[in-house]
Amino acid sequence: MTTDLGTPPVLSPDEAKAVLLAAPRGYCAGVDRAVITVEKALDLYGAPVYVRKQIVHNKHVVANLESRGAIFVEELDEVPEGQTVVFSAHGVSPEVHRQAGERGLKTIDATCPLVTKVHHEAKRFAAEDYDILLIGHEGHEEVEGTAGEAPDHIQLVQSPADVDKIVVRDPSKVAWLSQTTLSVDETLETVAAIRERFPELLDPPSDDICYATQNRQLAVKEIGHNADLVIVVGSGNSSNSVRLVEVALEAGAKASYRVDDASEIDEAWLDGVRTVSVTSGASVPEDLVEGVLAFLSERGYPDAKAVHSAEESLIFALPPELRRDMRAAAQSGQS
Ligand code: 2E7
Ligand code: F3S
Repeated sequence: MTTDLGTPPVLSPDEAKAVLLAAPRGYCAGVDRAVITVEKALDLYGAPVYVRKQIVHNKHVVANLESRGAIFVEELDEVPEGQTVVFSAHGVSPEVHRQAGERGLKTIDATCPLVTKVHHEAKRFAAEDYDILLIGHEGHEEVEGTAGEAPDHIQLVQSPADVDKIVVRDPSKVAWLSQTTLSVDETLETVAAIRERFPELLDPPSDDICYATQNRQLAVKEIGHNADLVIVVGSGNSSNSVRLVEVALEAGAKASYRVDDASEIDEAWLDGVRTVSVTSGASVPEDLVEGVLAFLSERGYPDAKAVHSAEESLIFALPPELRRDMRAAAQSGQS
């Protein structure tokens, strides 16, 4: 006996395709706060406002703020004495605060509060005289800032391959901390390798990899595991964005690429591709994602379906020094 399955549905090219959009994606609470900090500083003090390093690692955000009067510098000696300087979301070492004081600069600290938390952990472990293993990427500003809190106690560990080379004073007094934007899975591997060598290893009091990094990695796994292509919007120096490409590939995506915006998409990536998944790093404005969706739509892809894997509602207050000046300006405007 045969069962008549009927005529197979004929899929139009559009129906055969799908676009999945990760949720959450894009701005985290720390980026939102840092970008608004520069905008409000420009409103309040007038241009120019100096910013040490990129406020967040996104070239469009930086270009936009530059067009409004922000001047981005690498180091404080480029800031004229007496001017206002904003410290980026990635944090700075105490030495940078000291240099700012020496130059008589007015500072506004846009360090993400979740980075400040890691700085406090570093100070506490150092005060208890632990050797601190900081898992992170050499040269990243966040790592430089955190390591600067206790340079005599902290050493950098970049991967499990580094663990054999670690030298500590007392194997029973070792603690670990991490950069906030690492791959969760890779970090677990590195910690396991460290613990293998130092069984009494002390953990940080709470996760250093922040909620936004964790949620974006969870979301890209969900949209990535069956995808022919995962497009991650984010800049090349954005650690968390680069990690999303790696996590997508590990989750089973056939291909994944990072782009700063739709203009960087190579048409050839779409050859034979039915499911395209899209996400963005924590420093990426949503209009850049919309540009990618428009690009796909112009090439016959349907509207994106959002795939929700976590809810986010965290909001951080603006830096207290900025709020104080905003209040003073509002009061003098009233009087
Ligand atoms: C601050 C911190 O600016 P980003 O691209 O930074 P990363 O660290 O991923 O290169 O993303 C936002 C952000 C993340 N972490 C800002 Cl400490
Ligand atoms: Fe902060 Fe995490 Fe964003 S450390 S700046 S909330 S990616």
